[in-house]
Amino acid sequence: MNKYASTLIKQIQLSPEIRIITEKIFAGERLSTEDALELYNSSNLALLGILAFEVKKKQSAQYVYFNRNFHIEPTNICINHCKFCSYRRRAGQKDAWECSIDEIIEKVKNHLKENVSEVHIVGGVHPDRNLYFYTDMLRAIKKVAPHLHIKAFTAVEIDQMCRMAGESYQKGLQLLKEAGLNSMPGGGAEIFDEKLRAEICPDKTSSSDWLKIHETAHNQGIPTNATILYGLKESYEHRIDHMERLRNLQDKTHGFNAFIPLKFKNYNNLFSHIKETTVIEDLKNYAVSRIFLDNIPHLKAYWPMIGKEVAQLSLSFGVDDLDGTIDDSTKIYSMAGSKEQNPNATTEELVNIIKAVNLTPVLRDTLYNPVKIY
Ligand code: V47
Ligand code: SF4
Repeated sequence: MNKYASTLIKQIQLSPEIRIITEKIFAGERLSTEDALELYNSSNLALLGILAFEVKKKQSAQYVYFNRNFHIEPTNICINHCKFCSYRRRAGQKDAWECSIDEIIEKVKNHLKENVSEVHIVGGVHPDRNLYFYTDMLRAIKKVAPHLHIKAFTAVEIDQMCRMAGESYQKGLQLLKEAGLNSMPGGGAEIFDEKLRAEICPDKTSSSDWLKIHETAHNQGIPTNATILYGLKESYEHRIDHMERLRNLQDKTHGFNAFIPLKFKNYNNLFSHIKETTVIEDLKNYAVSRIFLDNIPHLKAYWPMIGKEVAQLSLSFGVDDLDGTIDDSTKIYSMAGSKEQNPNATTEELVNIIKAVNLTPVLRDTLYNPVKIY
């Protein structure tokens, strides 16, 4: 245990259970699910911050990462009916969109002027677009931007593409990789508990298929991220079960780069009557995630969802990644009521956010290779 933290912790009154967990964390030992539950039930937010920050320092020292990126959302037409979603539309409905490959290429060309290194592509599960539409799209992007890293498609989109084409996950992912897919984002995980999943997103890819698709991707050298959707109807046990399934898979494959807790936003969806979590709960969740997921290197605060101020606060609760500059290119969270209605951040702004809490900003590529240390 470092001297400063150990002196601080000695001054805090701790229950015997929390003291044992604290010692485990400083000894670098893995926490059990019971330990995680004890931490979630603790009301000592300051202690959780100190502990999560210690774990963060072991993973990424004083560094906080971000990249220069933009999103493409090819369509918001979707065959699924997730009750928390503010984004999906039926074909022909007002506010529905579907971009052609030419329109997507126009967007790519426009964003390239901003010196970006990554495009994040995610959208609805379109009823008529199959694997080959998406391989054509990837090839067209690589043609105009060969060096752009393509992080694309949730496991839910990949599931549907493979089913429509009658291909296995392995073959589907191989074709996507050959066409230019470099990595996958972490969306679609929601909550793995089968009963709760059936209630909040009844027709979505099952938890076991989500995990199978990520495992298949990792085995083919496609790195991915992982998310959790929290703040809906789940208990702490549900969150811990979700993270344990991810931790077990990561022990096998080591293919997850980052974990991204996604806070339920309640504007204009079927769960609008559910109150959003407090900032205290959000910070606690970042801290416990950082401590419990000892084998996932990075923890991301996605500022278009949570806002820049809370993202800055989260840097004292184990977060070491602020995603990217975004360039006003995503609607998922603005349509769900985020205060970031046109999410855009300059490099300077992200650097200042990180420096203001005495940490060191690192401009990274998608795979966390440093490009510039500020
Ligand atoms: O899977 C949809 C979520 C996800 C709502 O990998 C909602 O770097 C909260 O996965 N309230 C897609 N969440 C976004 C995503 C993501 C975002 C940023 C970075 C990365 C990454 C991945 O958005 C969906 C779903 O869980 N979502 N609606 C809502 N109302
Ligand atoms: Fe479709 Fe994704 Fe919305 Fe679910 S969250 S309805 S899969 S767009």
